[in-house]
Amino acid sequence: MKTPKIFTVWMVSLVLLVGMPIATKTAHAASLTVKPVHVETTVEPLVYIGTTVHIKSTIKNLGTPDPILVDIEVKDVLGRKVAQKFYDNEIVVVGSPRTFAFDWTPSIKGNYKISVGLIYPGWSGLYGWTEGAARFTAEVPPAGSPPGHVKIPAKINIYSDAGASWGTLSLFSSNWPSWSWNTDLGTITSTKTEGPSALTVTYKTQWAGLYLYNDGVDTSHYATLVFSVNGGPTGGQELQLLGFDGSLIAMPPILLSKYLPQAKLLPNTWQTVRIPLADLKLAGNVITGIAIQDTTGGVAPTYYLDNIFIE
Ligand SMILES: [Ca+2]
Repeated sequence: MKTPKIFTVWMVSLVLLVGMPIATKTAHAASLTVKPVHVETTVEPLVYIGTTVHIKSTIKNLGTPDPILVDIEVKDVLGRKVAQKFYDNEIVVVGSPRTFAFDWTPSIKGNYKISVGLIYPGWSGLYGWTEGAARFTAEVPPAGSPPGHVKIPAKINIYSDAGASWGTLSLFSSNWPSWSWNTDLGTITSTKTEGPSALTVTYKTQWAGLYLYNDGVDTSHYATLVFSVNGGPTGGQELQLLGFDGSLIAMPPILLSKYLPQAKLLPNTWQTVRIPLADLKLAGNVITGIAIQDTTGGVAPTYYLDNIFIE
């Protein structure tokens, strides 16, 4: 087995990511005679990414006109909360249902569900929770959509410090934090291909991994993963690379050597690698991360990376 650890890490990550609904609040000082009821939640069933959905939750009350909190949450296919809006200290009068609106713009394609909580004021207790009150799908717009309908950047930076001042400790854009394991990351300024520095990668144990995570980028408008790699003082590392899809599933690993002109990393030499997203099984998919590991079962010497992006 070439990648036993990565699946373990993925499982742990998934467990940590699955959010828990607000269902364990303790009650105090709230009226138990207000009886709010979720009537319905509506939303456009299908939208393009970059287009606002209009969520409307209608709530009625069968009890006293005391304040409540209405919580509207959007969750992705993994059950992760990706957006939320709430109204606190709202009064719904018997016989006069009210509609609470939440306009939200998905940037990632996928299936979403909306959950509605009827909560005591100040999050102090739970009247009722409707999981999956409504659902919608966000799609990539078809070719030929009007300009401006959806703004698609020309490329997505994963690791770039071209805009950073010298000495910054901000290794990654906040969208791609390191979830690496058993790996030391650092910077080197004496050699780089863009900006003030490059990334140094040192595996501390066999099957260690560099892992750059993202909440999910729709790759439909992109074709290639590009980065610069340098074998560092030693060179000769044998590395594999893999991506994670929209469900955080690890795609089959591919050998980096296939994309290197001399099939290996050279000492103190930068090479630019261009890997089709199709090779990573991520074409037209959602990417939630990339990982690079040693393939030899040993501990590879330190190597360098720079200017990682998708175009
Ligand atoms: Ca750089």
